[in-house]
Amino acid sequence: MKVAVVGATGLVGGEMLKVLAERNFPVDELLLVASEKSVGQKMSFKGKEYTVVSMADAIAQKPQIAIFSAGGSVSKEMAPKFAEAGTTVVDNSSAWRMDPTKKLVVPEINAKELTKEDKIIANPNCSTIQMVVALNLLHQALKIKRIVVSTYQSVTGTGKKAVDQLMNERAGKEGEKAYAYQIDLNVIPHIDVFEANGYTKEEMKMVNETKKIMGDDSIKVTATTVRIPVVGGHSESVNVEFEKDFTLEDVYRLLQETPGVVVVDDVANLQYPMPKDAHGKDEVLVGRIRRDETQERTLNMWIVADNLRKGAATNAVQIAEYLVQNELV
Ligand code: 11C
Repeated sequence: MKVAVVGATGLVGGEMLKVLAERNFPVDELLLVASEKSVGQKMSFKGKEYTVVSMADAIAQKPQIAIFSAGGSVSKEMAPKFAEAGTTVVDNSSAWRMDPTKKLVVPEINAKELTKEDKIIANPNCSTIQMVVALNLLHQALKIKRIVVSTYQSVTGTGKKAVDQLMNERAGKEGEKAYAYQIDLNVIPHIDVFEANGYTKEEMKMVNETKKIMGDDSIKVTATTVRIPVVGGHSESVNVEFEKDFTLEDVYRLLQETPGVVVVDDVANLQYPMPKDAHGKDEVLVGRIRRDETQERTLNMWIVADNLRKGAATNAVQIAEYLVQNELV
């Protein structure tokens, strides 16, 4: 495969290269693509040195697959140009996710929807991915009515500048700020921009993307998304009301059978998921599983995953793997 990684110099781009190498994705030719200011920069992949090229150069070389993580406005402009050249784009930005003509894919749930005609495929938001992976089989068996989710999100979701802000603040150094406020020793209940309804765009992504991926508009979702001074991954407190009743044994069995999920739930031995344990892993960790004692057919759980891995790079590479394995590119 001739593969382009667009946005190769960013945090997610770097993770994509790691995941492509680890999973031994069949890369015969690799194009590392970034904005003009990074063109000419040297980067390595599997011990070989590559020079970063421009968008125009990459399009001219007609890669079969381009994995994008270059931000929404770049995707809006450049993904159609790659697609016109015959490239299948897997896009990690929010640009195409809610476009009714584009698929929004978590491979464990809905990769079967993909066809050769899909030239721009959207990768969901990290906080949505880990939640729907965990809820997939529970929804199939018990049918979700309503989800109430609060997130505790890693600064890596914002990018390098935010990681630098946290580390500088921790070291008492001056530097550029990614957030309006100090993040070290603080919690900021604001991710992405505010919308007219008082929710943030990150919160509305969780509402809308969940329905689209699960293929079920009847699922009600309400979200509060929060940034915390952590780097290992995103955590979520999730309260789910189902249509059907369940036993906790049913829930454990379904979660243990859910692809991509690892249950970490042994409170007697202080075992529960934490971002420091999810860091660098592809699995979604689920724990603190218990009934909501205030309401029937309702469950509380705690879901943690590395937002740069399953929340971004790994999911995108898994989509690319599905395309290759099913001869869709
Ligand atoms: C964050 N979830 O943690 C965001 C990052 O729509 O792809 C990913 C934004 C997106 O800040």
